[in-house]
Amino acid sequence: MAFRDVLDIEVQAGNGGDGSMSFHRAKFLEKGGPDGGHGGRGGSIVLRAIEGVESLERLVGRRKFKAPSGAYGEGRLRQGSDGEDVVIEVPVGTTAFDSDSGRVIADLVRVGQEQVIARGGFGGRGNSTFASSTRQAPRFAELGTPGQRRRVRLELRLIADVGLVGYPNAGKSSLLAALSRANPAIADYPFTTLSPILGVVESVGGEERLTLADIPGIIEGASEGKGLGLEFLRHISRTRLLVYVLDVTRDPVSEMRQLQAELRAYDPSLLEQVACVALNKVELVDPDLAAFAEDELAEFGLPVFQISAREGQGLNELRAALFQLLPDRELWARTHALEVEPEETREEALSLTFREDAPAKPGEAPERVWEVHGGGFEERVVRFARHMDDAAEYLSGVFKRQGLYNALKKVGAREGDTVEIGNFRFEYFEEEGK
Ligand SMILES: Nc1nc2c(ncn2[C@@H]2O[C@H](COP(=O)(O)OP(=O)(O)OP(=O)(O)O)[C@@H](O)[C@H]2O)c(=O)[nH]1
Ligand SMILES: [Mg+2]
Repeated sequence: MAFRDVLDIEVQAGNGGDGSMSFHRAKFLEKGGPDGGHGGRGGSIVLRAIEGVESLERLVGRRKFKAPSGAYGEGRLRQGSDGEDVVIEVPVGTTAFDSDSGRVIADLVRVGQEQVIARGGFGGRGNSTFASSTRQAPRFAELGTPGQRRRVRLELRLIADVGLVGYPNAGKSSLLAALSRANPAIADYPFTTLSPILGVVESVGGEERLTLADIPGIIEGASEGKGLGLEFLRHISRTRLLVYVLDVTRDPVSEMRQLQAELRAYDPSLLEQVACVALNKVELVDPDLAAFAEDELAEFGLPVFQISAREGQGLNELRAALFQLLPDRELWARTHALEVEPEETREEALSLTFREDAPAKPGEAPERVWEVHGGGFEERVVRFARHMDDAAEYLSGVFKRQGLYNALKKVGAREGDTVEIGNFRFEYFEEEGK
């Protein structure tokens, strides 16, 4: 089975549709009221965890995902339809990071779990919204906002329910083959397995299934980044059950100690995972010796199973134990899922900068201009870019209510000064009676 555990993609959510600027028309009616509807929402990009795929390989052909925009609003108060979400199906255990900030934006640990990774834009409001007793015919509408666009790194970490760990040649691949229909390479030399291989194991009666990962042999020094082992250790960290595979002919107790030391050095929490020991190749030694080794292994406090992957001995007991020991997925997910880190709130603090522009005519006083940045004002203005002049009175009213005039007053704005927000300019005036 092809295996891919890291994939970079680009996602672009749909833009919000623009609100409509429209007036009611009917026979015998000269001036109808405003009836422009709202724009639809842009489609979002959603990750969904599904069962039965074990690799990101499937997505390789398609690295860019784009969701449709929301439709424009129309006259007669017709709202534009929303852009449909684009759902990207990924294996359970996929974590998504924002490639630029490195933030976790999704961590899907349960079948069917979904997470928006790029939000569609908001639809703009139609002109009907802006009508009031003093503004009966608003000749402006709001534009939709752009959909989120980002580069995303997908990483697959939870590749299986159960992970086999052990040193090269212990018989991990043989065990996988014996317990499932998978067909891994098996050979009498170390590092036969070069990338994780998955198999599906059925319970003895066939009514339950779990996935079992054969992970390449861990070598000494793996936790320090030596050799092959390290990059595979992270897969182990997300399996729910570990099976230590030991070769009974190779001093299993000291191998077990080394193995645990290796895991501990990589991530101490690995030793807290639910686990058991498969003492393999027991048909090669005297039963007393195997029993002795089993007793000795008791010091690790884990259930031990004597098996022979080659001869099939002890496999039914081990198989039953896997299903019994496997922690409940929901419960496991609750404690092991990464937290999605909140988006940085985009809104910057309000800043007011003063500048003097050259006068329009020589001899006149220079123009006093206040530049407004932050506070969400620029974003607001952009949404009326198409009908800026008509929206000016509405906008300045909104800004006044939001405290912009007070803030300007505090820093010394004078009657007649120009206020500049993006490419929207208006004159500052002090209200009477204030
Ligand atoms: N006698 C005997 N040999 C076994 C048993 N299980 C595996 N072997 C042999 O041990 C050797 C290594 O087996 P693999 O299953 O490839 O071991 P592995 O742990 O996957 O090794 P790497 O992939 O290199 O880490 C092969 O020659 C197997 O035939 C067993 O129960 N009894
Ligand atoms: Mg192998």
